[in-house]
Amino acid sequence: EQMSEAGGDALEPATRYDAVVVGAGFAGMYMLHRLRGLGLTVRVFETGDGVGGTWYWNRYPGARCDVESMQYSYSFDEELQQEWEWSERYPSQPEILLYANHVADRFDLRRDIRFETRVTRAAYDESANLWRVETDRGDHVSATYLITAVGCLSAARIPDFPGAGSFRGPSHHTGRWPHEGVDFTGRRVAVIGTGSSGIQAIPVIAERAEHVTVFQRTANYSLPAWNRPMDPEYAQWVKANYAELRAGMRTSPAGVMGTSNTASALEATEEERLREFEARWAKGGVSFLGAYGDTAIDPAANEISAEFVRGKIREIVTDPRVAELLAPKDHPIGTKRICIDTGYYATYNRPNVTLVDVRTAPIEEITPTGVRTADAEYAADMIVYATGYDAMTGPLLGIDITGKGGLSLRRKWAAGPRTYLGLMTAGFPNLFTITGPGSPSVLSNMMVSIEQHVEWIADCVERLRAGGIATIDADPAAEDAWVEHVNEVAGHTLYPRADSWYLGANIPGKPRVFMPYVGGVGAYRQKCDQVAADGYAGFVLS
Ligand code: N01
Repeated sequence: EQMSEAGGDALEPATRYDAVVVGAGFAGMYMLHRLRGLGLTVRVFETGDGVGGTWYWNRYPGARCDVESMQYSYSFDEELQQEWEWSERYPSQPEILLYANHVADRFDLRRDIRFETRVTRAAYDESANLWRVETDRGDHVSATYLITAVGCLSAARIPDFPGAGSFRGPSHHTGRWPHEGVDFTGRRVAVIGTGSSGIQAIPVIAERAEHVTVFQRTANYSLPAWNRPMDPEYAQWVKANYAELRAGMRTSPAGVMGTSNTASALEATEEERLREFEARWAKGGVSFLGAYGDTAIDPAANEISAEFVRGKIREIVTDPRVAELLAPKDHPIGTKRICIDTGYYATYNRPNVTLVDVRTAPIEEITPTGVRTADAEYAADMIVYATGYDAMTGPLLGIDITGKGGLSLRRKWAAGPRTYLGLMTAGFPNLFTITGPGSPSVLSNMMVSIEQHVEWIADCVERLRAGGIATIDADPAAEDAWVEHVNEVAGHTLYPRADSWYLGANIPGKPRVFMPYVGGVGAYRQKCDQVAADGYAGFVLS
């Protein structure tokens, strides 16, 4: 097998691998490393011309992870976690991309990654027990194992507004940001969307642009990040205690450090609540949601947290009309992915920022010179689409995957994704889906969930090979039970009350199914480990 370099035009040197991995973000990189360690031949295909996945694509201004640096990193290599130094409390996109590249160098990963190559088809060949994989470069390779590491939020989506093609200026989706950057100086910028991406980008764009018009359909709850330079003493303390801290993260609900209160908000006095909320607000980040144990399940308890945040918005935003528009009232806090910001609400106090409510007056078309809603036309030289993703299933169904008997994944998942543990889907032997629908994934620190899946899959592959077992597939009955369990657990929470991408509600026509597993990464890991210890209960080995 030869080295494959980014941009090389040659066809695949080899055609047969033990495993094909789709994607070279944090999941694909670690999967490659683990499988190599087992002595497998592996080919990774990656659409981008570099590693890093979401952090390769999301180069919009203000892009930053809202899991803290010391926690958003690999734990599998002691030297790596001791040597790498993060410069801020929350890592910026450029720094995370640097880290991804460092890991690729450190473990010499690039030689097995074929860049600028998108997997278009994968078909299970039953007679040969091989996955036949095709790419947009005309490669045809086969592999015993096909492992998707495609990410949950990688299928960027721009709504099909009429006239979008007629716009005279540049337009950019946050998740497909130009590598050379974008100059906003002197520009009137229209930003559509106020999810995590919009909320991070808007304050930074507003500092540079002549004018920013923000088109908001749903007001979002956002908590302050209070980002700051890394405290070296803190970093040292974490490093000295990594073993214990990482172990705690792995068994926690969301894969992060920190203390979640189990007490009920309804049983606390108003004074106690205020103290708790203020302390968590001052701490910054997602810990606010952990103030009380019933926030995610009890509407009255949730409303108390939500109202506290609305109060903060009213305090920060000087124009009461704008503050009311920004204060979310149509969904419980935490049921859409919580946002973490730096100066977001205060940005609306700037004279060069206008908030447009497109809930009451929707966007009707993009014109050559701006955005027209039912009410008015807003002039713009540039459009930023912060309009999100076809989440979780989008990246998988973007590949034409067929399993046993020619069953297509698109057909199988037409009414929503069906998996066993989010790891496999029945009828697609030897196909593993890292952080697939039905696993905690997006409801957790992705690094923790990625490592857990990669390690579970690597162990499974090792045991199959050692035992001379040719295939593993999900048992349809176990899959049905898991899908039911995932739904049931979600049904006990307030999550289904929001029109979120967790439910596919942002994509017209997408089935409304709660896709991630809300049972917590600790409980989930235990379940996966138990299944493996029981000889892969719920899987069919043959
Ligand atoms: O996307 P989103 P995102 N007309 O889907 C609006 C992760 N992430 O890229 O809410 C008008 O959240 C849409 O409105 P509505 C994180 O998990 C993490 O911001 O559907 N508006 C919404 O306001 C996050 O949740 C980080 O009514 C339209 C926005 O566009 C996920 O990625 C940073 C519209 C889309 O928000 C996705 O976040 C960034 C239309 N037709 C992202 N269609 C960090 O770690 C859509 N919208 C920090």
